[in-house]
Amino acid sequence: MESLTLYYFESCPYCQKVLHYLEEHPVPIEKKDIRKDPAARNELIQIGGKPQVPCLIHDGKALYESDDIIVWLKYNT
Ligand SMILES: N[C@@H](CCC(=O)N[C@@H](CS)C(=O)NCC(=O)O)C(=O)O
Repeated sequence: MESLTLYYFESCPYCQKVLHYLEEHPVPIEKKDIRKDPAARNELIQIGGKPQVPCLIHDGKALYESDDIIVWLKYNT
């Protein structure tokens, strides 16, 4: 499977929704907290164009929107 990265921060409710889904449906995924790791925030802006979280990177592409991320995970992992 391709490598997956999730950009998030702890107090973001939309991120918690995605993290909860991942607890129920574990997959190998790298998680980067953009509040704890400023370099990760810069990375996210470079890849996706904005610092909005949650954001899933798959195949080098940025997918924003928690509901869309969960649907993508459901059908692709
Ligand atoms: N509709 C989006 C909302 C995401 C959202 O509002 N995230 C906030 C944090 S809770 C954020 O990243 N705000 C900063 C920004 O949009 O640049 C989703 O469901 O993922």
